[in-house]
Amino acid sequence: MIAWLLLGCQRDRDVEVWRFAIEETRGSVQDTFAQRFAGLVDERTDHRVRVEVYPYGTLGTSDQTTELLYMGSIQLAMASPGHIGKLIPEVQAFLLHFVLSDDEEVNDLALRDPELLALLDELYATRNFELLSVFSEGWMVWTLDRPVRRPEDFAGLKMRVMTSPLLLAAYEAYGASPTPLPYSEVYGALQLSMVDGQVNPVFAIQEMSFYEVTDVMVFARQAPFVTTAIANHDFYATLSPERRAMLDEVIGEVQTEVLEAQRTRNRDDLAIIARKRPDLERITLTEEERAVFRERSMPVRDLYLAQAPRGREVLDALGRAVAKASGEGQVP
Ligand code: 6CS
Repeated sequence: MIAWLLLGCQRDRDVEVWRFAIEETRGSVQDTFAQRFAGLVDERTDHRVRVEVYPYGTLGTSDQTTELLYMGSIQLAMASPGHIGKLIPEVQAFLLHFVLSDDEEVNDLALRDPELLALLDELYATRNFELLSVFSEGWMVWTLDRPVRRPEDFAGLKMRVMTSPLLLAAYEAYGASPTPLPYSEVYGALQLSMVDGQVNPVFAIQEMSFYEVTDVMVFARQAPFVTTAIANHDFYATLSPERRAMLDEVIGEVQTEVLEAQRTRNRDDLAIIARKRPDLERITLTEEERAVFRERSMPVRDLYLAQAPRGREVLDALGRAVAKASGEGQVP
């Protein structure tokens, strides 16, 4: 398979193949994005470009697909800050708690802010990646083996986190013992009580069956799950101007559609979980309870700034984007 992948962007007579690795399974939010992208590219190139979507696991973990993208063996990938933050520490700003708004529509708008995106573009380019899109897949929700309403309730709790280093600090700040694991190992770790909890959007809790091996879901609106769609920089740079314009246009359309799709998906999946596990306790933190977590999370920002050389610029740009989006209101 590796030799085949090394052929890179394959040309089969007149058909060019673009390989797109996602970090989630078929039917997921990322798959919705990638499949819609594939459909529109097929249509707009008159079937001359075929986008092949590789769901999570088929080409390895997130770290492995990022590596394949870097080498140019695949052309496109989803790269969530929770994993790619190891390579681009500044992108870990999206892992910080209570930095974005508690209003989803404000966040959706802020994540499209041109100033913020220009800065992120530069940072991704240092790793030979072209940033195509930044979008939210929905609120991160804690699934735990016990109720949590205060940071003290996290004491000693073994929390699975994605592999970016800042996530360790984020949960240590609450007194938890975080353990980084790839996505594929989370269910087994919960089942065997190697970890006591994890954090992901509702759709992921449903499709990965985490709800089967948890007792409590806690809605704190501490952060949305932000992801990035990226391309190999050389692949993108050598596209003809027409193809690049087509790709950019399609990404813009798909990004708008996926926001609606993720909201519907997260809402419907919560209903599925409620049906399958009526005994599962659901806790929504009050504003007062959220304020305590917010306060406790503040020192993590200093750690972020220490880990990310251009972190201050990103954090400031993010702050301005959220302020602007709050003033402007609805997503277009
Ligand atoms: O928790 C994770 O590792 C993964 N969660 C989601 C919703 N998408 C990709 C990511 O790798």
